[in-house]
Amino acid sequence: TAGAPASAATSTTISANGSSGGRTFDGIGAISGGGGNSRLLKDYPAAQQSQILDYLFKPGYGADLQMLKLEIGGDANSTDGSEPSIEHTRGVVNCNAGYEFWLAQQAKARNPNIAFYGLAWAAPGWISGGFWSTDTINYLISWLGCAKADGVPVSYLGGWNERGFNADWYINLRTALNNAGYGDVKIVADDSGWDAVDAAASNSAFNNAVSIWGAHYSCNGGDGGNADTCSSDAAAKANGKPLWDSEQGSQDMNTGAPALIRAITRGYIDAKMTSYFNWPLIAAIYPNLPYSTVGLMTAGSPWSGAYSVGANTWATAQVTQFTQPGWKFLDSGSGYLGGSESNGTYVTLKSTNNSDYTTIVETTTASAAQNVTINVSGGLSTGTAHVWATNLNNPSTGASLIHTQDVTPSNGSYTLSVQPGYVYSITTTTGQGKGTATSPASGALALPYSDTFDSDATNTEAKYLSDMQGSFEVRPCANGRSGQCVQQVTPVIPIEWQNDSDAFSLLGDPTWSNYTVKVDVNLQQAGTAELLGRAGTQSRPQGNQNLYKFRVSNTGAWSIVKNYSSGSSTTLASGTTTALGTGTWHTLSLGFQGTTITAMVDGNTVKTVTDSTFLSGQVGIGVVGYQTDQFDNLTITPGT
Ligand code: 147
Repeated sequence: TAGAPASAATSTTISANGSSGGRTFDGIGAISGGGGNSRLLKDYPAAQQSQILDYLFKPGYGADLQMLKLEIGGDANSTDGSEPSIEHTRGVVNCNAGYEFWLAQQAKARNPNIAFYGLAWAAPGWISGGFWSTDTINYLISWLGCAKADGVPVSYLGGWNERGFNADWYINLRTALNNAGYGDVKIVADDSGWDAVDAAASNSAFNNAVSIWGAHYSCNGGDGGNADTCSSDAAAKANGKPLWDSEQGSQDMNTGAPALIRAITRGYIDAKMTSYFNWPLIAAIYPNLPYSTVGLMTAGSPWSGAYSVGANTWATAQVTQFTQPGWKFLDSGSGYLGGSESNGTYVTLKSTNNSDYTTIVETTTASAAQNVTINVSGGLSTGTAHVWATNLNNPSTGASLIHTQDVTPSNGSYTLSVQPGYVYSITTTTGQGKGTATSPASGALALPYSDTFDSDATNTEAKYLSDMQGSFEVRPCANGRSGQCVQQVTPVIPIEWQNDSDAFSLLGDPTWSNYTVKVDVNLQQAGTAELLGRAGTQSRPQGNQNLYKFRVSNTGAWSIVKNYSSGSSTTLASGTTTALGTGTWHTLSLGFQGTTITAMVDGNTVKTVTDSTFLSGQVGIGVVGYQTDQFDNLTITPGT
């Protein structure tokens, strides 16, 4: 790709001057959270799970992330699911809740230098006084305690994702962190826009409490956008503290790669942002959920072990494998190719040893080959420069992170030809590499499928069961039944981030068509339990999903409801059957054969209806509201 200089092309001279000024580079990260997006990774077969983690975190292998932002689970939906809180009820803390600390441990095992950043989207409903309360501060300190106990050293802590700020709360948080022994945890504010740093200009206590200003989607576009301009305001640039693009992305793992690299280079050139966090880390979610191809990779098929490494991984690698947090941007070596954004952009960073440097050149907006001359000065190494390239506009594995050439400067200078649609990393460092693990073929989850939950440890999440609202965790079975059951353990409505819905959880293959799903249910309070079937496309918020629900209450009131991803729903039939009561076990089933839907309680048919709207989809369990009902013996048997 890079080769001999082309004639009559745009030419740019980049000054890699080690004595030039520039801000400190804080690292490139991604976000596991906001939310539910890493859920299925936990249930991957060990070999593929390890390969996926290597592609994300192992140095010299793939994305080689320098930071990882973790959702502080709040039992409510945060985009693609609901992440469990460590404290569903006040005072009962389970530091092993969910999968974020596990993921962080896996990341740290591969890269001990990775830095962690915690942020809440939702919070449990026992918190009194709303999110901006002392209860929340104490709750976040409990979460930090869990992180520490779980071997996950947290360096950065945010407030409330995309819900603005309360300056006094951040001031109180700083004091409380210091008093609790977390004086070294840096506060990021406010994971929304630049209003917080604007306010800090006239609020010195707030300014002193905050260490980093993190804004979201400040490279324009966001969902589907182009990252053609990145912006921070004058107050932000004048503040002096680091400015971070603390969330950006929401782009398909392949088509989003040009915008990803531009957000990193233009984030510094335009907005002086010194960090970038991609949303999300990975789409380890069922393919019928929103954003199922958005992230650095996809892994939505835990039963087959199939995964896919996106161009976003290689765009990220072109920065992370060639830099370290703590390096300095060189302003002299950063700008627009040929002075115009239509040719592309470049940034240069120097190592803390003041000798190594890396220049990143992206040509994703260019339409022709160009020449780039790099002049090395100011004490930087004039030794051999290594050139690595990835085709971002037409991505393929074979054109990702390729070591294309080595160049020896002459009098500290050399010229390269760069092609349109690429990112190049030109570096004096070595040690880069590209993983070779390959995914197995994807396949459907075979029926019959069943789970008694009896081999699951208390407090864990059951295999493949993916919470959309509330939290479904394994607990000892109630009311005289031996063994383990699944229980909805969010007892009151959480402090939500996305809209409310009933608590529910999904499982299985969206391609399942004719089957009978059966589950034992035990109501722990008066109310209604739900068995879901043929669950297909979900849109936002989570209650907007194509599916059928069979609902039965403690009094025996039942209904079969058809629910659409548009949010509307139709009751297909309703009546009264066996009362489920409370504290007793009953069995619900829902059978699908072509357009015939059969609902049963305790083996007796309650109703058969005919409906042709949804012909395939997953199963699910739920409660209408937040009762702490139990479920057991989930079975899905194939129809004909
Ligand atoms: C983000 C949320 O923080 C994520 O949890 C996830 O829901 C993501 C999905 O795109 O959305 O919020 C955004 C806020 C602003 C923009 C995009 C996403 N924006 O301005 O384009």
